[in-house]
Amino acid sequence: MPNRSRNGAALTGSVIVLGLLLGCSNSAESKEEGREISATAAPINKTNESKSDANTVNQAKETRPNFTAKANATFAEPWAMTALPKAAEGSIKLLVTQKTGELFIVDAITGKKTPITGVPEVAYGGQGGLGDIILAPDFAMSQAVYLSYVEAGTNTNASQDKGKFGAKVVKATLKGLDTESPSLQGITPIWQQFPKMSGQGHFSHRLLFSPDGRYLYISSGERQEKDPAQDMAMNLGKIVRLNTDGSIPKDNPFAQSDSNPVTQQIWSLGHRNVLGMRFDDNGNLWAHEMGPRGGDELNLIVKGQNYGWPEVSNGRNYSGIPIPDHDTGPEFAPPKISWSPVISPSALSIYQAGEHADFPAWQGKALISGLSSKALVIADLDTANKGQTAQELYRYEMGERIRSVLTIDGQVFLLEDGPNARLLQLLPTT
Ligand SMILES: [Ca+2]
Repeated sequence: MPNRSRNGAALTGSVIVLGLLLGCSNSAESKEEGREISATAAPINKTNESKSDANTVNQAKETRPNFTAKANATFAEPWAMTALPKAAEGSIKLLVTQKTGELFIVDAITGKKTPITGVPEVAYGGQGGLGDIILAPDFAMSQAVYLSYVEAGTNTNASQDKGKFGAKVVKATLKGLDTESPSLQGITPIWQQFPKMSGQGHFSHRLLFSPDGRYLYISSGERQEKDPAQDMAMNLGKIVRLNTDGSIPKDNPFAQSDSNPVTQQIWSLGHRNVLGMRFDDNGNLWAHEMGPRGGDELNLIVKGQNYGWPEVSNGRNYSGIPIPDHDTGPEFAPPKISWSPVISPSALSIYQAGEHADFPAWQGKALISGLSSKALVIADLDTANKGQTAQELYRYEMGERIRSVLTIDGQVFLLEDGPNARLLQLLPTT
């Protein structure tokens, strides 16, 4: 499919690459010696399996901005990043977690890292360890943060869970933010996965507050066990919704009809491994999840709906055994985008131009980081149509597995995956 520039001239993928390289001041050398890489443009790959081609014309007219990626810091197995409130002009500070259990305050431009002490002990291994971190809605007053991580069972409670694992969410106060020795204090339990399971995969444990700050959403993976996603006595394979103190909102879809507090937490079900959740401008909640062999999904999350896993999926089992497609099960909410081959979506950000408008073409669009795809995927959310459709517009091949993407005040940062992962700032080129 041809890409088109603003004046309608057809461009091939190779011309775009050339344009990118010319836009990068010292592309070839900096790739080897410096900490700067240029994004190579891949041909538009329309992997949305939507039956309709009605949007094809609009898609072809979309302007695709070019950028270079500047590395500002390096981390060992980072998992999540979130922005701190702006303190000084030109300064951007992040909180960054590493799976192995470290938490840093990071100057996103200079790369200066300050470790934060007091992080709870995490069960590192497999896909587990320290997970997400977000600021409380009243952070400016309270300095409170919410943190997710994996906890090992200890057999000290009623259940015999030694050797098993589960995600946990706590609230803590971040003291000494502007000092050289910041710390987490007053750690308070908010939520945990039930039950703990053996194995160390599919924890999900992504955290998000509603736009009004009243509700905490937590994605809870199915722990690679499939069936828990449809089991209402477990909070695995679900997106749960809580009040900020961990209590259950009365208007949750199963809060009145079921007496089990685990069931009452559930907002939506039938999920596999949700690593990205965001609200768009119109208040729609979007979440992407990893499918098995094929069938990664972007879903519009609606209260009480069942998203089908493992009953239906547009992918196949790793064994090769087919799974009925989404369109065979009308009781299950189908994905707005389905990816086969997979992109392995790791994080979701919705672009908003702020003080900086580095990428005006991405206004309101979903930025999705990919692990196996090593890509930044840009998707259109049809917010004018109340979020009834979505489609991938194009993607950028980044050359490395990308663990996270974050829009801050109109600027875009990526976090690579793995032991020598760079924090990249995307700098627009013309
Ligand atoms: Ca699904």
